[in-house]
Amino acid sequence: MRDKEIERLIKLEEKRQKGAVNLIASENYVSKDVLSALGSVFTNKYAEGYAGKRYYGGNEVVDKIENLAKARALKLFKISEKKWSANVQPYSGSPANLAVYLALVPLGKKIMGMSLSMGGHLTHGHLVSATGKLWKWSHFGVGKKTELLDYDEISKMARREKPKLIVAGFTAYSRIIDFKKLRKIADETGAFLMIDMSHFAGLVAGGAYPSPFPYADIVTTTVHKTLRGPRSAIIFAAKRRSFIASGEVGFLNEAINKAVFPGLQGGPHVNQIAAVAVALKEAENPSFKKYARQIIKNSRKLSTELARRGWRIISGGTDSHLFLVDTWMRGISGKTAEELLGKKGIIVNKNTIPYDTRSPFDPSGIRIGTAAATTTGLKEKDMLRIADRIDDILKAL
Ligand code: DSN
Repeated sequence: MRDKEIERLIKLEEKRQKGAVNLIASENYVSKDVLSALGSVFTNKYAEGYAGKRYYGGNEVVDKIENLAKARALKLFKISEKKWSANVQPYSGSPANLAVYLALVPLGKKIMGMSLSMGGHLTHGHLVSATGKLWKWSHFGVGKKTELLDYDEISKMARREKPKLIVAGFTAYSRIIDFKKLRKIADETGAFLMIDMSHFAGLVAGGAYPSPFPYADIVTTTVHKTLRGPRSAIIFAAKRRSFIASGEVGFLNEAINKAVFPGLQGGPHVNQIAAVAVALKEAENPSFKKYARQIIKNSRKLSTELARRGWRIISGGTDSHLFLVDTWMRGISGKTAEELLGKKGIIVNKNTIPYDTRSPFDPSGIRIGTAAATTTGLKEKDMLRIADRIDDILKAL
């Protein structure tokens, strides 16, 4: 590289990533092939529009890349082109979610979702997000005692609030979501059901977590978490007609395509789409199934071992790649825990726990995830060692 300043910083970051145990639940390490596609000449190309209908010339190869990425996305999640379509253009998860709301819900109307402080996501209607400003939201959380989703409460809220759309998915909820129950609630109230599977998409692809596709109208996902691809997102939409945001009856997938481009975005990042296609093929490999199962084995082992050392795990355990630890039970805030562990090479993030009384900037817990560590080959015996280190570092305070 000619730019020595940037080259030095890239090397420094490589060193940091190799030298730490990465337990950030939303991160992963991509393959060399994904990196090559990201760094390819596709970054030079403008391709506003969709395959066969572009606003620039020279898109013959780009069309092939985008079609391939879409086909691989449908194949990986075992859904047919007859019933579903995939849009691979969203730059990342936030614009993907925003595009769905723009397509399906008139501005100012009601959407229901999980609150960020209980495990949802900023784009599930938090007030500081555009999603929270442009639509009215009713938020559900988890039961105070069980720390689990309470489907009776969600059903009551849906019947009372009559949302146009129900959004489920998480950044900090460790359990399996009952998609079937949510479908029933959506049907009872005439709402669309959108599952944001960004966190657990790789687990679904690997058969280690239930698939939302039999139940959802819309599924959104980022590609860079458990799915181990580049930073990007995909929107899957059922090919069915219904009342959409414009007030007309239209196909959901067509409304979403229009909302992504030209509604929200300009030219797609074609290098990113090429890298998505690579990652989707990698996830087809039988070794990815093994990887997905190992992520959960590691997550369960690490949470169990921390619990055995006296740490309270939110909801008592995990069915996924992540879990929350209540550090405030020992008077250690999430921020302090994150800093202490970080200094010793264990990277986690501070996180609110359900019914947290502390600020999100210095909450009561930390979030731990095992997708990235599992990519580096760590297994249950390593989780035991990591549990000991976490316990020693935090107890030494
Ligand atoms: N910020 C991501 C996470 O860490 O879960 C989600 O966008």
